[in-house]
Amino acid sequence: MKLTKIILRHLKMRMKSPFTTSFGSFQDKEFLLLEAIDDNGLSGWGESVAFHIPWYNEETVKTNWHMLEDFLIPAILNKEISHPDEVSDIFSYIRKNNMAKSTVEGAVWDLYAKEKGISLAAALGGQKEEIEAGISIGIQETVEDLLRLIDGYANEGYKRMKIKIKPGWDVKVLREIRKRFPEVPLMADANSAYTLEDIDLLKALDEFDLMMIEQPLASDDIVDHARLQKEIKTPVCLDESIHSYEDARKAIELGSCKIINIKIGRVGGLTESKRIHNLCREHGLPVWCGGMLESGIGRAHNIALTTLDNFILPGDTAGSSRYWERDIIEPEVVVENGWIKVPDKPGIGYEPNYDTIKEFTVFEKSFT
Ligand code: OSB
Ligand code: MG
Repeated sequence: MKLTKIILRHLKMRMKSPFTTSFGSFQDKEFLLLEAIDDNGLSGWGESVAFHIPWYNEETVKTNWHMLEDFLIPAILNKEISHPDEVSDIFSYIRKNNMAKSTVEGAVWDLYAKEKGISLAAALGGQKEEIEAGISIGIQETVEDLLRLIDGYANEGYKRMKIKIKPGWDVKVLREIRKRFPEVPLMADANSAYTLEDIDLLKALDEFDLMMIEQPLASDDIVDHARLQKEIKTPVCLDESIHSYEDARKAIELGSCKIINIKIGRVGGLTESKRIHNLCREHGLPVWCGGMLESGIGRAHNIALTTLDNFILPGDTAGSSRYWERDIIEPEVVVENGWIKVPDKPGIGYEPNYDTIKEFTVFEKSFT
């Protein structure tokens, strides 16, 4: 295949409610969508998960635009590609910028599956026909608000609740949740809000029977996490710290975590995601698919990835309506009794809606 034209769009979509983590809060989601058109006239789609502010990692919507416009798109346009695995080799001379790279790579994977007439899930080697949906709930104004949300999502069937924690919104909140919902599958994500100085508090979380604690310590750390994991019973799950297969290998060797959250954008694409998935399977670590408040395009990629067999734990991939009044794909992603049906149509298996995309596009540029 050859990409003969690429359309890059900058979208702005308002979420139903603000999302608040230990690093900040926002409601207007800005992101890039990439449409790659091949020499047969088929379109493949990728979504950049970089935010407009570099608070999750160093990438932003604008740095992704720069990388794509000035380096990644010129490197890939009109190149003969026989398999999507080649995309990371083509980009390997460029350091990091994984979310920008993943935007192109995702579109190439979608196109590859469409050219073969199979679903993206099948192209990746996934077997599941449906996947379990979990949900990530941001920090709320009051504990009562949080309990109400958990109750609602539990009634919708979500398979596990993840709450965001930070100093001052941790032990007392988890205690209230456990009082009201003693059995609900529960985990906590700190987005790096703690240090080893907080060891006593982190030990105290053991009493809440959490499935895991996600990224409690610094976003670039695997050494302190290994020390922490030795001191606490709750499994440590790494998110921000893992950017590659090599990071995962080192974290496993050090004992920094017992679980890994795989985000396609953070690790530079689906090929690298699959390599990390396979490595974790060899070492007996379960993985799950993280989320970055994606639109339907990124969500579709997450669903396809989650069909791989070592995605044992429910991920953060929820239904479109949890985030958006109107998503940009048809049909939208629907959660029924806590399950999402994996589409079997070619590629990502959802149709991008050009009218809706146009409505949310603030800027676009074509490359040939
Ligand atoms: O750490 O997993 C995270 C959202 C924004 C930034 C970081 C994270 C998250 C989530 C939301 O937890 C997951 C989702 O619903 O997409
Ligand atoms: Mg996280």
